[in-house]
Amino acid sequence: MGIIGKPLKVMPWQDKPAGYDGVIWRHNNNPIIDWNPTKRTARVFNSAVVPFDDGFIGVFRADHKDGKARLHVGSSQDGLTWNILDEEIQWKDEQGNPYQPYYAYDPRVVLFDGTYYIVWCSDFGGASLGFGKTKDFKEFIRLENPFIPFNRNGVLFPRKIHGNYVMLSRPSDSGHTPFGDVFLSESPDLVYWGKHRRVMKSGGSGWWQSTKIGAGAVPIETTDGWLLFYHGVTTTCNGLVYSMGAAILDINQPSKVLYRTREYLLTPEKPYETTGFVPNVAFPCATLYDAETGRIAIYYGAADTYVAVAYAQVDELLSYIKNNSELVAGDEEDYR
Ligand code: BMA
Repeated sequence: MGIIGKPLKVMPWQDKPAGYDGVIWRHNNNPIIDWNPTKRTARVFNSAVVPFDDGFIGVFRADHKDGKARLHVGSSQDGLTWNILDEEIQWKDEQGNPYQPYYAYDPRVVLFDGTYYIVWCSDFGGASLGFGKTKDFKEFIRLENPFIPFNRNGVLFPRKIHGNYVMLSRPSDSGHTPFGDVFLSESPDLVYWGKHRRVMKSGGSGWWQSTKIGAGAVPIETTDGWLLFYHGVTTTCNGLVYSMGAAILDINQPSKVLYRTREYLLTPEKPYETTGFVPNVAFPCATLYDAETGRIAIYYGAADTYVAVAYAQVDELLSYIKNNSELVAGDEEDYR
């Protein structure tokens, strides 16, 4: 069992602590990005990183000191110490005119044929998906919004499937949506989207993912299917709680869930997850992984305040998901 992909010799990694029995373990020096990381930014969290040159680069959700969310570039040599630029990303449309989103949050980044595509949550008469690309993380071209409002958690697959681009998303309302399932859409050209399918439903016998779910990181291609980290949300007297789970989707037909974790893999427990601007949030948005060793580093936002990292070993994780899976009623329906 393993990752289908490239080796990544240098990446953040720590061995599982002795005596720890989970399949995902936290970096021992979390959070890796603290309050007020730049002059203008109060909190950087829910962010996406990728390998770049001989280090790493990322698109970071940065809530400024005026309270509004924007996207910033950050770079790192080791994937743990990040230099976040103080200036937000400046977007241009395809004609070269300024095309700045009013707000922008929860980016995901994927490399596709030498171009990095960025999907985020943008204002489009309410929360919806924004979409853009860059080759060098200096010039950013904003493309047409892929979907009509309201939507969040757009995650593009890292390759075409049956000749089409494939995107996961979570149709929503424009507020703190009290519902939500993961859907999949296809496109021949990244402009026109269709063949919409429901992939995964919220719910199940447990409660951690009972209110809503949303795709987290770009799926990792493995010998067992697409490995997808996602967030599951439950509603408590004290508000929403965001935990992390994982699913394995069919490699040729990713609208079909093969397995998904019955229990969460990680839930807010540590002070940086339970305390902050929004308590009790663990929100995965990216991974780095090495196909040779099977090591995975998961980047997640903690308490809408920090960036944190957790680790997993792919073979152990895949067998855990397969052996501790519960499909939710409706997952397996061909729901068009
Ligand atoms: C969601 C998004 C995330 C955030 C979460 C918890 O609706 O806005 O950015 O982490 O709520 O506040």
